[in-house]
Amino acid sequence: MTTAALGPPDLEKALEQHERYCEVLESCGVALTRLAPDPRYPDSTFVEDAAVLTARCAVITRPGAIGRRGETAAVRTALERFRETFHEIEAPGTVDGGDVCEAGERFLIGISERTNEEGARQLAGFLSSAGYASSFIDVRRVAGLLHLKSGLAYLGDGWLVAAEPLAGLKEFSEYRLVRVEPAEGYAANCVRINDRVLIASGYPKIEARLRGLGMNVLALDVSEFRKMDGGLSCLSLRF
Ligand code: CIR
Repeated sequence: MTTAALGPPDLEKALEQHERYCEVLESCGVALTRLAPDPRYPDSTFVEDAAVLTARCAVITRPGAIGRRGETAAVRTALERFRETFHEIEAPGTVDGGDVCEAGERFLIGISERTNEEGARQLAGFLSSAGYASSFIDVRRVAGLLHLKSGLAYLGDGWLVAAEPLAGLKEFSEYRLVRVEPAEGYAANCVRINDRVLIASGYPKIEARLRGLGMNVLALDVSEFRKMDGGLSCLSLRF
């Protein structure tokens, strides 16, 4: 499934980029659990969409794309090694993890083509019972964003990185904001892993800006995943 109109991904290159991504996560001090490929679900490499993990609760999602719903079973099985209890989004709710941005004690939840209001409400309820606040952000009319996190990242210490069409939102007023200009919008989907910030390579302005803020930035080529509307954050579930 893709809207990016950048042509089909090159499988060999995608596998190389994924391998490098995994190596980099490990070099950041993360222990990886790798799921086996499942040809039934070609989008299942975007594991982030199947669950929402927080320090205090775990939620299995109900992806908005019907063809992706079956992805959650393998993700849940893998997570059972780490968590005993799970909440689950139930019909008619839908949530994709790509719409869920943990930003300190608050979760910013995108309402999108994939995450509906009912799903967002169920998720906010689970988060609330774990002591987290939530805000909803409607991205349905924001061109070019599949998910909220296609244009937003939280890098800790109060820093939010936001693509230009999102940058003025009142929900971000309590944060320190790095705005990403339209030409580099894809790179707004970056990830902090321990003391490193991973961003997509090829976006020199935002890379320089983050370095200028003292962040320990590492740029990674994820061109083939961009062709599938995916970004750095979507390729892993982290806690
Ligand atoms: C999809 O349409 O679901 C996939 N091709 C892309 C999902 C990317 N996931 C994400 O941004 N969290």
